[in-house]
Amino acid sequence: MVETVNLKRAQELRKLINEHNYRYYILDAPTISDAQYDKLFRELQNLEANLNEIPADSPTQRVGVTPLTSFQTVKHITPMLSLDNAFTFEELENFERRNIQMMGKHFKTFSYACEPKFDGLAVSLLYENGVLTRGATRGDGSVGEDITANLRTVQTIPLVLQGDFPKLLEARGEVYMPLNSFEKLNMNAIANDEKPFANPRNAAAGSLRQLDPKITAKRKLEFYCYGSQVIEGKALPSKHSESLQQLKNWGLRICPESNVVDGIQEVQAYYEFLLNKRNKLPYEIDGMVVKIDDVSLQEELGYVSRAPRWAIAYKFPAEETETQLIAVDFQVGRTGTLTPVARLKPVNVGGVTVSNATLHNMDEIARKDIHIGDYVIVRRAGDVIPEVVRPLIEKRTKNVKTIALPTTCPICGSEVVRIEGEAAARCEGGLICRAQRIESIKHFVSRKGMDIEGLGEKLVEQLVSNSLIETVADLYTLTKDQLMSLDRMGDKSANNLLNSIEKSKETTLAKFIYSLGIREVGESTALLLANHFSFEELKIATEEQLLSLPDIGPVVAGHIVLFFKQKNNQVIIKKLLEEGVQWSTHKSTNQYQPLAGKTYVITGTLSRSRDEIKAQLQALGAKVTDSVSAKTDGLIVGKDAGSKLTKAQKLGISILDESQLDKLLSS
Ligand code: 5U1
Repeated sequence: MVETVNLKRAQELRKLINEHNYRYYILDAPTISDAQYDKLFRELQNLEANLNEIPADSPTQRVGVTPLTSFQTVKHITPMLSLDNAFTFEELENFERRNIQMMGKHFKTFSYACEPKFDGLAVSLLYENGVLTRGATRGDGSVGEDITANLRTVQTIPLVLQGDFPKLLEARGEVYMPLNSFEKLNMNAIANDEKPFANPRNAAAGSLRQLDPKITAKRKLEFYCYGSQVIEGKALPSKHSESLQQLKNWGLRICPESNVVDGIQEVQAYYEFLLNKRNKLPYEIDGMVVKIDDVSLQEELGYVSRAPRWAIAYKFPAEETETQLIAVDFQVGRTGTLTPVARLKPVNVGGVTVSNATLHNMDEIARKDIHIGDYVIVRRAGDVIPEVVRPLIEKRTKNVKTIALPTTCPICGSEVVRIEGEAAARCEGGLICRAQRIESIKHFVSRKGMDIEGLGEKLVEQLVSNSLIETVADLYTLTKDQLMSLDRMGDKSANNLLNSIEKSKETTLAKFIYSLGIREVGESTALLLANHFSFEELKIATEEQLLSLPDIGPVVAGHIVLFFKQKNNQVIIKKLLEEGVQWSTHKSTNQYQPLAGKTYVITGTLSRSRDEIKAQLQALGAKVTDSVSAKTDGLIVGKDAGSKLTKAQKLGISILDESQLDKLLSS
């Protein structure tokens, strides 16, 4: 009897709490105080403590208790699309002109739904009979990763829908980290001597990729829904803007900044309004999304590959602010490259505090004429590392100092050399250099490499500083006692780490080649090599043999041959194999070629070499050519792009900046 009463009250409380969640998170109009809400929540928790069964969609069940070991892949019911970009008003006009032309001569203009473009992560939510049953990342647009447990922890994602919802709904939107949560997270990271996240987008991505949902729950992520497909049930309204209202009625959170305007001039006015508001919003946006509001017109216009013709991302210019350059340090990378890093007087650039920025290399410093003590313009765009754009010459005093390249490595004291024709300066210390050793170990254990879970950057640094490891091979002889001698390393963490190290021994040849850290051999080149050679063949491959592969040029071939010739590398490889690192010996062929049939052109200066980007695109099946033509599917643009960009714009070809390229490659 008591049990039935408790069961009934629990059901009543769940309904009540869901309603208050809806009022608070979706309508932004709570009707009870926080204290009253907490009281209801505690009452439900107490009741559930004595019930035999608690439904998974109870508001108390957001945070799962068991961490996952990996994410499963899931197929989206409808593909997750991507967007083409417009960077100027002219490009926006081209978008409208093309669409008007497609509609026929007599067509006048469109109504556009305009929304902020959130700088977060696109996710897909599946609601079956109104219950959230699956949440996934975008992945390649067809197949994503199942991150349901993590998405359930996001308070602004409803676990259950309300009202007259359809039987099967696939909702799409963005998970982002609000700026105040980002600041707090980074302040905490710094206080704990951990590396802060570069921007809220990376922080959101890192939080959603946690295997333990308890960690995600602490990160205070939020969600906005921007579209959906009814798979089964009554169709959505005939206007996108009306669909958003419908989704809101079902309990999904819609951005209040969304607006419908007529014609491209009004879009521009709204763009300027949003640009003005950008720094007052509690989250980051990097532009706006412009969508033709009428769904039947959307259907008529259709898609070009994965991007709808009826929508475009109209990007904001990068954020820039003035500050002072206090000092320049040189960071030593995995292959010995010295990168000058500007230490700046901390400055807020569009909501994020920036105190370090890249100066790229000595040629860039000379070209931009930057001195220590200069007042400089710092730029932050999307998820790229902040950079120093230019000095303010008019503010320069006579006290400024020239930036000099050190003649010896700041870490190991070895000679620093600059090779003719290369912008980079390099420490000659090789594995003698602690920085190179640490970076090469970080690379070895990374997700794309041997994927040793739980072995983060700090821990690698600790292992090297405490002389527990010298090279990557030493990881496989670490003992529990050695690990327990480290600060903050308990029995359980030591066991977990040893298990992850053991697990990593079973790998693929491509991952193993990548993890060795051969210069300019990234993920896709490693895959290419693994597809063409056995490891024994690769070790003795000549430059000629390597050059016979379609995407390997003389520079990369030279790096590979040199790597396997070096005695210390041979010793490390031998030890790794003796310790049991292995992979299945049949050659795999990369059948996953989502870009097969696509042609790309690369132009301008990007943060990595064109050869590397080319190899990455080719590994996914794409063709890379030198000139833009009507057959080009996309132009990858870096800094200072010239005539190729103009031509691509004229031809209405998709333009991808580096972050979009990375998204394309990672999908
Ligand atoms: N706000 C918003 N972001 N966003 C991203 N709307 C929106 N729509 C998208 C994407 C990729 O795609 C639809 C146009 C299909």
